[in-house]
Amino acid sequence: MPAMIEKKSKPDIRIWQPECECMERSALEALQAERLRLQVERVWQHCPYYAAKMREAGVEPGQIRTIDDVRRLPVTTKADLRDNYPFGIFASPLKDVVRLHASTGTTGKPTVVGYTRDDMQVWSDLVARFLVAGGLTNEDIVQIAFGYGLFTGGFGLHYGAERVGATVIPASSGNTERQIMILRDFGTTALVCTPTYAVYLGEALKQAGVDPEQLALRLGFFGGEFWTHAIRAKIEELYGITATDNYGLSEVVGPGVSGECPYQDGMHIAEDHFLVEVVDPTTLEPVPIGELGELVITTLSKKANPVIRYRTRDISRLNSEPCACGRTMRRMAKVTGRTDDMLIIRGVNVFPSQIEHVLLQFEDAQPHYLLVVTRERQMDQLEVRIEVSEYLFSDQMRQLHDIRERLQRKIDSALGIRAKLTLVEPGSLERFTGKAKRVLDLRNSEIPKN
Ligand code: DLL
Repeated sequence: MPAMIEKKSKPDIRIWQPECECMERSALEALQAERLRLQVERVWQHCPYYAAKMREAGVEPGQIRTIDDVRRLPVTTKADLRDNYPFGIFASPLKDVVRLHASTGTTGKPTVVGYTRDDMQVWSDLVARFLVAGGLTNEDIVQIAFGYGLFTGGFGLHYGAERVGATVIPASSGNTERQIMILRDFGTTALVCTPTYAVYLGEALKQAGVDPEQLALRLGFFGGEFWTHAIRAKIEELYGITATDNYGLSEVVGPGVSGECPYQDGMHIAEDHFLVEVVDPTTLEPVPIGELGELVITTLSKKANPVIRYRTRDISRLNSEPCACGRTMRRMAKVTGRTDDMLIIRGVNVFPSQIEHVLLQFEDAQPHYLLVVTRERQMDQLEVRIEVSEYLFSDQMRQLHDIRERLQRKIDSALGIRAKLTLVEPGSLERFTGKAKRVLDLRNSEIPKN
């Protein structure tokens, strides 16, 4: 058994690149403007796709001088990247590209992203930034339970943790028994995976009779998907660790766009490398700081495949208040959902996150749920399948009835429409070793028998 590492009591405020992360706002904005100017010039010269789009919008590189000028540029969508599959939007020749990754596309072709040697250097530093912000040191042993195959999570965190000088275990995703063995035998102090998998692994530990208190684990870096503060509290309690959130997307760089500091109050954005706008998703007009909107990101330093005003579909808000950790980079709030996650059921907008918020107020409901959407006689039907706890399921009929009634009321009022609620046995819904899939939309396919 490795030596126990003392659990953290007060915030550990080390900063990986203070000269960047703590820049004066005016200096930062000047740097952003200069990098934006160079980036636009670069795509104009080397990327016929962007040059054509800019011509169509009647804008030339000379017109981009301040950071506000970014709004003159046309936006880029996932469809634009797909249409140019695989390398059509690269701004560097392949001989300068040292790495390729691809996004986890659910339909059709994935989007392919490339990195030059310089891009790799920046990427590792940006991941190191949020790892150090979340408390990682070169004495930590980091178990990376993200997939390594084309997904940016595995290698992104891997290189970042190595850059910090930690001991890296490339466990990759899945094979839970082996994850438990490594956690125990190698003395892992920091766990990296999706929040969904952290919950699942926690359950598996319990089933294997392992007391998390006996592990050396003290930190968790979770990201890659939506998760709530309540899930964070569950995970922190389950393992006795400090869990921080980090955000990113393949099209922009992968993990490393933003991450939390020990104050856990929003993710500091690497604004020296990304220009982030928050816009109204319908009008594309900017929303005031602090209001919810879609994140639109322009890469400021990426060489292999820069993106200009990429529509992320992710909904969040910015916070420009100073942070006690000393970093001056703006923070983004936890992502609350994606514009394309939204289901329209009988004309009402429904987000899976609304169900999650309700569930987490109930002790006996587990954070495992599935929304099943069908169409019967031209009418959309929503069924919400929720797992209940072992205890409740075994012999508490009366309580089961009560919780059902209360859940139904809460769900109806949260969604604003009537949903069919089905309580299912503990462990019966699918578990995920990567990102969770919470929606089964069968409106355009056959209705399942069960
Ligand atoms: O998920 C990159 C990543 C890997 C980030 C590991 C953090 C850790 P994609 O597979 O392209 O890339 O998926 C990107 O995942 O647009 C969000 O919708 C969602 N997402 C990523 N991080 C978070 C987060 C990676 N912390 C898409 N909170 C993004 C909420 C997140 N959603």
